[in-house]
Amino acid sequence: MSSQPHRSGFVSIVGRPNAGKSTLLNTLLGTKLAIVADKPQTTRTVIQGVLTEPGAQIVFLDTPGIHEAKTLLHQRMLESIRQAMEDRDLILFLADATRAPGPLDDQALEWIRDVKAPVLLVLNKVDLLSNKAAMLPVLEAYQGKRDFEAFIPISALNGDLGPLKAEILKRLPEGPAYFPEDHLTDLPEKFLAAEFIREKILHATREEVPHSVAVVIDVWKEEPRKKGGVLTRILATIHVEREGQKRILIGQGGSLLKQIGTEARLEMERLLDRKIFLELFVRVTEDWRQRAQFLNELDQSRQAGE
Ligand SMILES: Nc1nc2c(ncn2[C@@H]2O[C@H](COP(=O)(O)OP(=O)(O)O)[C@@H](O)[C@H]2O)c(=O)[nH]1
Ligand SMILES: [Mg+2]
Repeated sequence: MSSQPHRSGFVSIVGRPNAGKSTLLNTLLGTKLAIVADKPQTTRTVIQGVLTEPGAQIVFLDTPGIHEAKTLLHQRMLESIRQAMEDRDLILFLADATRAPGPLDDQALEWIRDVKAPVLLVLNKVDLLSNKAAMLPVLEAYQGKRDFEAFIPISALNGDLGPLKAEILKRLPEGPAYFPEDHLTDLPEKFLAAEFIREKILHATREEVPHSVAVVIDVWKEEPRKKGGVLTRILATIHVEREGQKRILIGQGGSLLKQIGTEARLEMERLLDRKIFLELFVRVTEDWRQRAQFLNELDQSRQAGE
């Protein structure tokens, strides 16, 4: 038995788009929870992930990285970032170690300007540096912009996150575990399923298509399988904004949609650990990103059980 007190707390991960926030969350949890793509606005909502270790429980919040509040969707993303900053025990400010801070980083620093929680500067993607000294001017530039509690270089993709975890743990207050040991997230399975579909679309398309896609789960039904066990039958609609985007998504003879469906299904089966039957539809819902009602429904359902 250790005599160390149990620690617990809430830690928000912020930073510019593509800094690697969602990758870091997934690596910390050892599970693919947040979707990842080399495109801005991959993460649209706050993703909660709970890490339980002997003697500690950390609730991480991965936030959207956003650069301009152009649409109603963007405004809601900004609001979710603001909320994720409230009452946190610690903030991880994630930045790219391979380049000097730019306007997007400045904007992300602006969101945390008034937070009361301590902020750790986490310089990510050090695996891309051929020479670690190249990081020094980047580090100095950030340190000139605000006070950070500490500085930790990492590779969220393939590095040892032990030192980062230790820096986090020693700053968390004493407290009980808030969730059962096996609790991974408060996100409903339906939401994760819709996100996996969106991720496969992001990987398969370019330019404006990724931004114009919303996925809604229409049917989620557990059915007994003939061979025994259960199968989850999922019907989902992919909303796009234009006819042309619909054509792109469907592809020649439905080939792209089929590929997206297969990849998403495999990912769901891995996470949910059961057989899935997935059918996808594509529908044009013009300017959904500007429609309050559509966004409300998207929010509310968060694909939770109706
Ligand atoms: N080389 C390298 N790439 C990374 C690292 N972390 C994230 N990436 C890549 O950076 C891109 C953006 O990652 P993502 O986690 O979606 O960033 P987010 O927008 O901050 O959530 C993806 O292509 C990741 O694979 C890292 O440590 N090293
Ligand atoms: Mg992300």
